[in-house]
Amino acid sequence: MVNAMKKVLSGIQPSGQLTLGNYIGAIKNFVSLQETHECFFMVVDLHAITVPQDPAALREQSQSVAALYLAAGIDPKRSAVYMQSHVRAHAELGWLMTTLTSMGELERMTQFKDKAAGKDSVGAGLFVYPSLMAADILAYNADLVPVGDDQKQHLELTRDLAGRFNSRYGDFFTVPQPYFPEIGARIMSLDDASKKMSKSNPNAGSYIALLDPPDVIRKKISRATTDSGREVKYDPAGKPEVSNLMGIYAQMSGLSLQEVEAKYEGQGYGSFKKELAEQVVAQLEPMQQRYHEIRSSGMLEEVLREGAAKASETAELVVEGVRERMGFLKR
Ligand code: ATP
Ligand code: LTN
Repeated sequence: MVNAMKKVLSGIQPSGQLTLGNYIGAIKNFVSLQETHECFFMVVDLHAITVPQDPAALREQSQSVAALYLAAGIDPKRSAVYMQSHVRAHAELGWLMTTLTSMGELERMTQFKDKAAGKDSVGAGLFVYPSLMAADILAYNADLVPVGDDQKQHLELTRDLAGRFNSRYGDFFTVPQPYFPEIGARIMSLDDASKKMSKSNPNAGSYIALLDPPDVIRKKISRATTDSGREVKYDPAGKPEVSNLMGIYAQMSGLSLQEVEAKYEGQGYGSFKKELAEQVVAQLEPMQQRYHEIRSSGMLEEVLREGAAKASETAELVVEGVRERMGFLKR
């Protein structure tokens, strides 16, 4: 066999400042998986416009996410890094997948329910978002999809759609597996441990942005909500705030949760939070430096062009196969 490497695909929306949740839940695994897999990492701009985006802000955020991928360690020589909208197969297969998806399936999606809640008018794109995400993954016959915990339901739908297509039109799609981090698959808000840390939270104190300056990071962590106790102990049900911070600590330092617990035994939250902030700064500061170098080097355009060309090669072939099986005439 010419190419036996398993395929990995994932994407992040250019809908705001990337957070530590995006890093721990997704990007960190992108970087490690590229050692052993053929990888496709997109900036999902077509998904971002399912809620209104200002065109200038969308352009800036798109470049920012792509530059952060590289700054975090994604190597564009190994992995395709590209804009979703630059590979036309996504929009085409997205439509085909929409016709295989039932209204009931889309109505059950919790991300849709959360994002539509309280809005007078919601775009139809937000509703069919999961069908486009399924197309993203299936267009490469990806084996593994590194994502945070909040994407579980979308991945289940993708697996169902792959199975449905295969049983209707003959075995064709790979049924993909989600790939979650062991610790930190759902990093919670710093001000409310019942909500996930999110780049679209209007309270900037609730998240750590990957581009927050060190002093802002220190301040946000020192203000993070904790319980009134003083024991640094991993107990997600009983001590959700401290457990969330411990997960971040473990992911930033490489220590296990037990090692973090042992290190801060009998010390209270003060020194734990201070050293947590230093761990986060130590990881993010070099990444921020690389980010600024990448943005000013002008290298992004070429990386994105090459990434899209490489991705199109794979995705076009798959879409061609889908068209044929569904009964479209050859073009
Ligand atoms: P928004 O809240 O604006 O919808 P988001 O911050 O959830 O966006 P996405 O672009 O939807 O960001 O997610 C990109 C990736 O980051 C996904 O794999 C998602 O699961 C992961 N992710 C996002 N937030 C977290 C979090 N708090 N903890 C772990 N993973 C996360
Ligand atoms: N829905 C995802 C973003 C996304 C994605 C994908 C993730 C769009 N297409 C394909 C993995 C694979 C989110 O994080 N909100």
